Amino acid sequence: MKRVFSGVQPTGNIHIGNYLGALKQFVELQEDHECIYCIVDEHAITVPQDPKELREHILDVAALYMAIGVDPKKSIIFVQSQVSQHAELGWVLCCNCYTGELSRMTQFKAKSGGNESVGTGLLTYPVLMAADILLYDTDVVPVGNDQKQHIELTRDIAIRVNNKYGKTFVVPEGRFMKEGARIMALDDPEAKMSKSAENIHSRISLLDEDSKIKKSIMRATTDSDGEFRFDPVQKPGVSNLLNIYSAFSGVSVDEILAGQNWRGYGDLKKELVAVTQEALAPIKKNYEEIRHSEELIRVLNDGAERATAIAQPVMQRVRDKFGLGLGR
Ligand code: ATP
Ligand code: LTN
Repeated sequence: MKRVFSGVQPTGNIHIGNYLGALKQFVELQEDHECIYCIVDEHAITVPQDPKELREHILDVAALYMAIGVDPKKSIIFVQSQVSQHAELGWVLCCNCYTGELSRMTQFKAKSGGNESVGTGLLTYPVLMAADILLYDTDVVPVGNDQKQHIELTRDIAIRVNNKYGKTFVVPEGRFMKEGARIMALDDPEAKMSKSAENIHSRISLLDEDSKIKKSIMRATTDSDGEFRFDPVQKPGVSNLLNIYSAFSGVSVDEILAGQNWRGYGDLKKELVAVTQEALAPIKKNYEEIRHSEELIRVLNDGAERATAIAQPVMQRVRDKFGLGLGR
């Protein structure tokens, strides 16, 4: 069985873009892969965090993993900082990565905005991500398209170390969502749906109440030509709504368009409200049951133990290849 690894940052507002773009495939993959899903709290502190909120968000994301259907009997669910080898390997990989490579990363450029007093962690963020992946001899990394550059860097570092020190790492492959899985902001369909956007109606969070779902969709930006056509360039707003509709219903956009008898965009929006509310209802129900349960803590502690059992020998292999410590 191939091994899968992926991570999500413990921040609030996990939205339908995160779900349809990344999290949904976590559930599908666990049927025929050995899956490891991480809550990457060490990545979260690359920007300032409130310690109390961070702790809550770690549990929020863990509960969401389980609420959408990640099954701790099939998959490992754990918190990154509970396995100290992530930070340890991160350092070793930093010593095998160039500052030029890191300063060219699009995400770094966007988040630092050219400002030199941003934290070093923002620059080395992709190296820690490479460590996450390589620490588990990962074959497949399911992520959204925006992570492509980071996966390429991970592969480059793995190949570089393998060439220099002999075969140390498995070179992983990214598993990217179809272009269609890029969910755009409801109020600005030229920008991706994002956790950090100021307008809460730009996104639908997985735990949004039905009334909020309705409000956000009904006020989504469309266009004025009134045509029902999938055309992300000319009609980004309508195409985004159709895309979300298709992703939640499992019906292709072509079939949705062929079967509709909408009189205006309002009718499309009303149907989408119902489809979205129906898709999120079981997730919200599961979440409420799990979030404050003792089972959640047990799952995470057990996950950390199982993750350590894989990470520890890989880290020892790295120490041996690099000549660190005293050996065995
Ligand atoms: P922010 O935009 O505030 O930096 P984010 O919403 O992009 O945050 P991340 O934690 O960076 O959230 O992403 C988690 C996962 O969801 C990643 O695999 C990412 O590729 C995917 N993802 C994020 N936004 C979208 C989107 N709008 N459509 C599809 N996938 C997305
Ligand atoms: N950078 C990713 C989160 C992340 C990740 C990982 C994803 C950290 N480590 C390892 C896959 C594998 C993000 O922002 N979505």
